[in-house]
Amino acid sequence: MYQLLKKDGQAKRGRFTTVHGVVETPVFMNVGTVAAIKGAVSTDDLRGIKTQIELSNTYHLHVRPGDQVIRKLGGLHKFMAWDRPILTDSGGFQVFSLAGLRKIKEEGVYFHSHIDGKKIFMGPEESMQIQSNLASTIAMAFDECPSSVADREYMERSVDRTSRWLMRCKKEMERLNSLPDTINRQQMLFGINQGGIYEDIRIRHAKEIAELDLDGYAIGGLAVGESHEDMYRILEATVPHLPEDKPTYLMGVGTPANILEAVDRGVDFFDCVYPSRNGRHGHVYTNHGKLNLFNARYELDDRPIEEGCQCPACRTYSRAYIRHLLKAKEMLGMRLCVLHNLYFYNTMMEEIRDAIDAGNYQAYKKRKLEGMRGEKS
Ligand code: PRF
Ligand code: ZN
Repeated sequence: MYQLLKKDGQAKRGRFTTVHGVVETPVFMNVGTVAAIKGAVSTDDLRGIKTQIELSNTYHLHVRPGDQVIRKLGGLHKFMAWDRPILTDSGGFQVFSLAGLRKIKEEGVYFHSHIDGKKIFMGPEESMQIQSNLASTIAMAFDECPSSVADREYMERSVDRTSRWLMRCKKEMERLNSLPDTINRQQMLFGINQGGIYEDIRIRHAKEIAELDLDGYAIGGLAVGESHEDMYRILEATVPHLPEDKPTYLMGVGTPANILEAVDRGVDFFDCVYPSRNGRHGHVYTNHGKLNLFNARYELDDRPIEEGCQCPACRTYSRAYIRHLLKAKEMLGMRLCVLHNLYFYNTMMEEIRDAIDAGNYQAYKKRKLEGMRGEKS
């Protein structure tokens, strides 16, 4: 259940209540594709860095260890020892980005496993069944994420198929939630808007899926190669046609600047691999821009990554020490960078919520963006 607490311009401040607890929005979901945050980050760590909700992937967990295994072990929450909300992505996008050979048909997608090459079929029903076995808090609809250069004609046909798939997802989820031995019988379903960079297709599709009274609405098919200007233009055109009293989720986005701009256009939920991926490469976020800790300028730098940061890295360790760990290929080095980056994102979301609450989101956004463009310290 989503409660719209406040609006500041188009920016929404919400509270999303689930069977696994409350999510204050805008929120950044910390990505654990295979039920693990990459960088040796434990669920105990997540609790210490302000993580509200974790994201995992249907496709990856279906391939390994198998959703039946996770079901037998009591579902994903029990399996990974995380009792707060979990959102699972449907597999659609991962199939399109990972599986080499694939065939898209009305019934679903035929493809090969990226682990052992085994033939797999996934359609809306299969995706819902897998997500029901995982027993996540929120299941994503099975969609097609078309290429950013798809032409209008392809996009029209793809979006129509994604709509038909969404209705099949809804029906299958209702059936699964009514079965007595389903682990989470209150699993929620978010629909996904597609349509590439064609505003009219986006709007038509948004209106169509808004009719279905789902638990939330995602905007997919962005951050797939189009310009930031196109992304912001599509958000401005589309978000007003999605229900305001439901959460809006911009999938796979993005940089801190992308998030600040998308919040300004009414987005509630985000997820992205940037903070963990950049952290694993020694790239860390600060309010004065991104630092590359491999750089020689940090060899004798005894300051924390960010002065005043309360994350597990900055409370204890210096840039010089973390740089040494990274260069020595010690796991602790990348772990500390990932923890700092996730803490940075989660803290920014907290600041965003406070700014909307206080009615000064514009001033906050301007200050934050200017700071991050500043000189590297
Ligand atoms: N669909 C799904 N997952 C996604 C996307 C999508 O379009 C994207 C696009 N940025 C990221 N993750 N199901
Ligand atoms: Zn820090």
